[in-house]
Amino acid sequence: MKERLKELELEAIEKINQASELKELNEVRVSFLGKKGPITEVLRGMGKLSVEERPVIGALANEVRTAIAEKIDEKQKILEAELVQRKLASETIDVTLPGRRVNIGNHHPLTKVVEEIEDLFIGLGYTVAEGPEVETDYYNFEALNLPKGHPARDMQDSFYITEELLMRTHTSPVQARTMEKHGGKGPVKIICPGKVFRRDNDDATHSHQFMQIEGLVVDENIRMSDLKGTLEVFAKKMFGEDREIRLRPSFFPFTEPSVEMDISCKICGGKGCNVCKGTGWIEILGAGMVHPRVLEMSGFDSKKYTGFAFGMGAERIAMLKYGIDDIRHFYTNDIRFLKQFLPTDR
Ligand code: 2NM
Repeated sequence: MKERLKELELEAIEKINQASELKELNEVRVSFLGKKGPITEVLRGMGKLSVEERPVIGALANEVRTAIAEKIDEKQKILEAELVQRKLASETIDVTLPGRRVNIGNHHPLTKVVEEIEDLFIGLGYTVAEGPEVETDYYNFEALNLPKGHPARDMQDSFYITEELLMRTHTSPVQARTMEKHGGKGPVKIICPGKVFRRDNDDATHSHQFMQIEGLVVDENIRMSDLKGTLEVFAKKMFGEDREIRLRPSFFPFTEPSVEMDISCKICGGKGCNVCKGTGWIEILGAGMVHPRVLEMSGFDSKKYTGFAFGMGAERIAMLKYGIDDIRHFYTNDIRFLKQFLPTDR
């Protein structure tokens, strides 16, 4: 019996020394000290021993069990400490590493130009007005002095949805709707940005969908000089105080008289280059005095009220401002193009 107990102790110590994981160690504990283990078995078999042997073997069995249990506890502490060390090592944070750069988005160049123009006119007392992209024939054409049969209403030029509904070809219908809401009372002073749609083949300077910005002022005593002064302020704020403007006579069904505005070419300083096509001037928008028929159809007394209106393509303004040579850059979302318009403070 004695020898068996000594053997067990040595065996257990060997196993404890070999255990490299807590799980393994626990298996050693169960196999040596558990209810079905060899020590319990020895204690159970004590009944067969003589009265003299019993206390000796009993004491030894308890000693061995205590020794094994102590060894296991000792080893358990070591393994637990190792586990903590491993965990700490794997979770080390190097606070000296530089941070990862966060990618911050920015507004699309077109959005920026549209907002810049909006802000400029808000500063002049205008309100931003918006309306539907799917328009009725009435607001898109009829109310703007483009009666049925007018060449600009050609089915070939617009995206029709039904006989009466189409994708708006300009933002002027927003202005007709706004004038109508005013119930014949001035002043109206609005700026209308928005998507417009024309059936056209896309190329470097044309897009079937683009961003238009139109302005409208209706009140008593609004004159051509008000239009010219407003456009001059706009051109200089947008393109630089050193720019000059000129108005050329033109034609639009909704304005009379109608004009087109040019700004002086900054690239060649008026000498002539490929951007101004040798003229020294660059066309940037159309404008005019609102046609009396348009005022009347929107509920204004054209003997009492007059107004001016202007319209421009936001892409064209952005292209001239930033030297962009192809309108399609605005829609292809090439990150190399878009990144050039990041704010400089980033
Ligand atoms: C242009 C050129 C000239 C214009 C006219 C109107 C309205 F609704 F008041 F009649 N809105 N926009 C207008 C006038 C637009 O774009 C080249």
